Amino acid sequence: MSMFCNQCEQAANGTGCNISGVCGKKPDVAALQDHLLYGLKSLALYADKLGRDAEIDRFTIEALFSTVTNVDFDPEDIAKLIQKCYQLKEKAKAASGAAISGPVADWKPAADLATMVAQGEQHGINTQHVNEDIRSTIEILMYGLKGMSAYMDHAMILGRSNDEVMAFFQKALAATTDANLGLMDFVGLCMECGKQNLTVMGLLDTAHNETYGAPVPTPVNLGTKAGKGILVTGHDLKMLEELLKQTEGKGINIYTHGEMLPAHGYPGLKKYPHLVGNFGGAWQDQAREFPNFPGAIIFNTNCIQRPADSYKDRLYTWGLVQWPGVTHINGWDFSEVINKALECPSLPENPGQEILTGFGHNAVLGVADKVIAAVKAGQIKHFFLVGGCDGAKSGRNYYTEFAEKAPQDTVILTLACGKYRFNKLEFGDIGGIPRLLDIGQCNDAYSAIQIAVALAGAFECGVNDLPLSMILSWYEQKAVVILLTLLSLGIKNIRLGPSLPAFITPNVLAFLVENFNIMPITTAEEDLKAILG
Ligand code: SF4
Ligand code: SF3
Repeated sequence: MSMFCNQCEQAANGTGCNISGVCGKKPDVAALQDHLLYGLKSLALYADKLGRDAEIDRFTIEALFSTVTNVDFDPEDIAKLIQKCYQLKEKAKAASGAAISGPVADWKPAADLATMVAQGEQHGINTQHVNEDIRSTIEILMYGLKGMSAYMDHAMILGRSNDEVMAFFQKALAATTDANLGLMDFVGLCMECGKQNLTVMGLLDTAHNETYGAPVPTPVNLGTKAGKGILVTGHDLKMLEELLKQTEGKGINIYTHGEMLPAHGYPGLKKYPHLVGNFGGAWQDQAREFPNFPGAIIFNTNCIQRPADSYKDRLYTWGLVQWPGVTHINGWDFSEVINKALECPSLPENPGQEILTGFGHNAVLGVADKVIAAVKAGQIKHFFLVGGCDGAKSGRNYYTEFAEKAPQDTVILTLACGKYRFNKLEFGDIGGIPRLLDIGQCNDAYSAIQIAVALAGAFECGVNDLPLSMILSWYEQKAVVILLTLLSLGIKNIRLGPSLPAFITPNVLAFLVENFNIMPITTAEEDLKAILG
């Protein structure tokens, strides 16, 4: 059985995974994911006519997020989502009364797994359009929708939604099946996806800030404390909060991993004394780091990799993440994880280095006067946003070198998991302003945008005219949608690495270069020289 997937930066040979996924995705799961996406498009044809239906909208978000890189590797689970998708399509068809015909509208999955896989093989990404440039823009749109669904999922977990955004999800999914649409129609939908994602990231930012208070600069210990422990990795703050509540007084310390690091900056989470520190680095180091964490470990979003036997029995998944054979926690009762942590060996007392997080837009704009004065006095010459995903490629050392080589009179804003490449280095400060400011998770790109817009306001110029350069790293589809958001805001001159997406054709790339001057990273020295002159 063969497969084809090119949605992430790991795409084999820079073109696509066709035997098995570099991420660990097997051909049957790839086919089932393609099948599910086809089903979602079928559902959207009717949901787009129906208007808002809470059950359909929630399902659409969860199903899309399940197909993001490193989320759901369980064929049985994806098969269940396909069947649920069909039920909802029938519901939407009946409720909308819409008479639509054609193969997408008429989609019906088989009842058994093997046939569902075979059906999925007929709906691979290469079947999305005959024209390769249009196919490329459809792929960008689909990956943008996937990325946006992840942020919407977190917002929905905190009780937020937005009708306009949900209408866009259904409209855009339905549009991908419309043979009458051309290249510029899909370019327009990609830009609209970026714009809608700004709303979603804003929704999530408000949800985080209202629920847990605005982040404040907070030192985070990278060592361990004597006692039992649970390591939490992913992005979801609500899940962490529930776990903190359920472990109070139980003698268990909670550690963050990967994109959970910024959780330490939120007053509503840092108030728990047993949230003690951050363990390990970014997602791609899990197989090397998890064996060294003797307690229980839980994933609440991407990015899971094939677990080694050395820690599989103390590993748990929650939310949409699933791996066959790994215990999945449904709902909000974490007693199984807590009991496992109590059975596991204790961690040693081993205090470590402290790093700072918690520089969200409130914290940074709270000292905006100081920052603006430092720029006017020539103490800060340039800002760099060095942010995005981490990954396994050696080319990602560029980001470490870039941060290290950035001159002393520059400030580095960072976000997402790529910062683990340099967040333990000593950068010093400029008149009390730390030279490295950790804005937060990838979704906190919203904060970075707020900061950039406020600076542009203060200097009475546009964001493109600020002494600010964006040096971004990408891996999965959340980075794709953030890039679309930045482009939809008209932000130019973004440097992107470690390699350009396999799903972008030369013509589509030429369009992006012409309109946005987007460029691949070269070397840290060359790029710094080109930016600073
Ligand atoms: Fe390959 Fe990435 Fe697709 Fe996994 S998600 S199969 S690594 S392109
Ligand atoms: Fe990282 Fe997966 Fe993308 Fe949230 S966690 S940024 S890679």
